[in-house]
Order: sequence, then structure tokens, then C-alpha cells
Amino acid sequence: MSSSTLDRTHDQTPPIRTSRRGAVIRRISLFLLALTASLGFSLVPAYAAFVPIPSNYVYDTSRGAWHDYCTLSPDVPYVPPGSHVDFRGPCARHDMCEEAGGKNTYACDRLFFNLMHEQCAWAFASDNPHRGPCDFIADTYYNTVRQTG
Ligand SMILES: [Ca+2]
Repeated sequence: MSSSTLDRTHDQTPPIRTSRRGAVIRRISLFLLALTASLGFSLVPAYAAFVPIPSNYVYDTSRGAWHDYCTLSPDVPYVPPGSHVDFRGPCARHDMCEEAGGKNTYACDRLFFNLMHEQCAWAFASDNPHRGPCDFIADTYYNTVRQTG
């Protein structure tokens, strides 16, 4: 094989174009890939952050269900075997969302769902035996607010 044959073979490969449009498309593709991966493998980020109680949340049970954290459910429920998870932050955010936007809104409930699962992910790694029970409790709280507001 002569060097000219090799050159021709190389000439047949499509040229790599480095245009601004291509860079934008690549960036969007990477974003969509990351989004798909995150949705496919888990509903929560791999590295979850603690969900705190917002500093402007008013805890005052005399003002009703939008100011009492988790209302009829435990604020820091027991997670078998022998642990707990702090849902005050997610419940406070849900209360504030509903107070601002109206009772029993799907958007507020989905936010609540995501924040509780994030709190579970922050508290317990995916291979921790508490993680499954914690996620189950989060689902139970979510189903409760979907049904009762
Ligand atoms: Ca509440």
C-alpha cells in the first residue's frame, strides 16, 4: 500500500467541523444526555444536598397547616431500622408553595416529592439499608398530599 492510498483513505473520512452551531448542538446533546441519564437512573440527583428549612418560613401552629411543617404526619419520621429523616425542610417548602399558589397544586406536590427524595438521598446512600424505607415514607407522604391536599 503506497502512501498515496493511505492519504486517499484519510480523505474519505468526513471532516470534523468546528462551527459555532456544532458546538451549541453538542452542548445541547450533552445536556439532554445528562437529563435522560438522570431521569433514567433516578428521580433525584446522584449527589443530593440537604434540604433546609427556608429562613423565611414562619413556624406557628396557631396559623394553621401552612405553618406547622408536616401537619398530620411526623416532621422527622422514623426510618427503620433505627434511624430518622428530617422532612421539616421539604414540608416547609410545600407549605410555602401552597400558601403562595393555592391548595393542592400538582406543582407544589411534585416539588415536595422531589425534596423528600432528595433528603432521603442526602441522608442515606443508595446502598444504605435505610434508603428504601426512607423513599417509601416519602412516597407515602406524597400520596397523602395528593389525596388530601
Ligand atoms: Ca404543613
